Amino acid sequence: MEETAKIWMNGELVDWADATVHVGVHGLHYGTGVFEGIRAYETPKGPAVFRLAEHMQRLHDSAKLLYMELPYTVEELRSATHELVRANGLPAAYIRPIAFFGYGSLGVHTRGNPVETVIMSWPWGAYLGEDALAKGITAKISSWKRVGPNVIPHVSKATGIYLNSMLATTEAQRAGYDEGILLTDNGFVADGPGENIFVVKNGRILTPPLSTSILPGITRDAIVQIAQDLGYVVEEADLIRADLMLADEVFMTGTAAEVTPVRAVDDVEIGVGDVTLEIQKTYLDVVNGRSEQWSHWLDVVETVAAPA
Ligand code: PPE
Repeated sequence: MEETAKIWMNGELVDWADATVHVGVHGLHYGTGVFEGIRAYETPKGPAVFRLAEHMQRLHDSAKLLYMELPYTVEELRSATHELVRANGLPAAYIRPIAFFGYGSLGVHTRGNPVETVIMSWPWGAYLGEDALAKGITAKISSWKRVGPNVIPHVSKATGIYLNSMLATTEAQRAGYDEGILLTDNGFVADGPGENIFVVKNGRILTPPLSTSILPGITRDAIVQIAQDLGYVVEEADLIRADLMLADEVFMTGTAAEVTPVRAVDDVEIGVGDVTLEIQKTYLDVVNGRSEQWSHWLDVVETVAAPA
């Protein structure tokens, strides 16, 4: 990880090296935290954070599902992010808010432990490697099932859930694939360890619904709107692994992964298709501020103080 100058921690900017906690924090022992992944892009209007308020709202929703009360409002977290982006001076960055139960007592209940709220930012390039966006990745159906809705609320971007993701991506990469794909206990396609999934079949675009244990991705939502605007029919559908293997195109979406083509699933070649590349290009135009139509999704950070 490339270190940057500052981290926003519980209301103030501190030096990167000073953003530390005790080994006894609750979140470390039990995975009792929630987080976000956000990207800021370099646009003609300056650094702009993609759908910042929506990400901070999801952080609040995630916390609520864990009976955690965040000490900061969506608006306070939004302006903290602006402050951090300004302080670190990066034209583009990955932004990682995290809130977790801190130091107090141990034992699985969280009563009495304070909530620590932190925002980090650093440069993060292509999630699945430099070639992934153009050439696509290979994926393997994981033997690990996606956590079910009554195991841990998958709608919450909770830190503990990512043990499920870590196992899936590690298994896939140890077997020589770029990424894993998780199915539900019933055999329906859920999502990747850090991405949502889309299938293109006969000109229609399909993606699994919330009921298949997916994280409600903010990129997923943007892609649905962008694809519909481009004239495609987009539907939520229960998909099985055969639908991936027989698809015309498969792609994954996420803040980190952006729009990544999947060129093979379980060694069945699918290739990188035109629909995926069209949607990817449009998405990258939108996030980089080259499209007026979706400019309301870009939260521009004022880097110079406004004249008094
Ligand atoms: N599913 C999962 C399981 C997931 O972690 C992500 C984001 C998504 C779907 C896509 O959500 P969204 O970013 O709102 O479009 N994964 C984040 C963390 C990745 C990591 O390795 O850390 C991300 O992309 O920032």
